[in-house]
Amino acid sequence: MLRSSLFASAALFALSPSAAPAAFLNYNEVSNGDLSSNPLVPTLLSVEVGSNFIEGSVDYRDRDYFTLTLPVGAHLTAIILRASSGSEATFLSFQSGSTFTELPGGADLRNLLGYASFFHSDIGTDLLQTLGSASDAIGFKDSPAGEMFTFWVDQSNPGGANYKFEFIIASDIPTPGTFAILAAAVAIALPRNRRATPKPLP
Ligand SMILES: [Ca+2]
Repeated sequence: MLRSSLFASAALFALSPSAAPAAFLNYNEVSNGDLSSNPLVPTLLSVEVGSNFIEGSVDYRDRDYFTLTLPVGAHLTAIILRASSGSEATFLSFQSGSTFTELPGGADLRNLLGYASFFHSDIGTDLLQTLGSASDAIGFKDSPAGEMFTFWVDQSNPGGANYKFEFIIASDIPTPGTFAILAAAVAIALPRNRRATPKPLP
């Protein structure tokens, strides 16, 4: 037990330098300004490897469009819903590139990478996997290919809705810190495997 704790501590120590990005995105409409309502001129934002947050609100007069640019050699690996309010489900969709070409009311699903509706009961879930498996959309498995994506958040109810997303970005290239974590994980797992291996009969 002590041995496992020591290795876990070592893993956390190894994790800290690489898991703390210099300037991750933490965008809040209240303090950073309303996100664009123009699909052809979305708010341009950059995300870093690790967790990035966008918090905003939408209603029938205010749609939100934003473009996320990923670092080179990184991919979008999850969109965790961290907050959601409103009396009706909120709509989320995205496309590759720096604009959103499908207009509300006439969106051709075949031109969307994916789409999803979410509610407060979905808080804590990964919306990326729902987006990737949406019927008639382009879709993807695990992570969408590309380094620039434009998102559309929509809520037609007059009461509106608040939302908060955690965009998790992973690097395609393992860092030295990642190797240290893997080594620590193997060290933790090995004694268990040894115990689980049946002894040969004499
Ligand atoms: Ca807004």
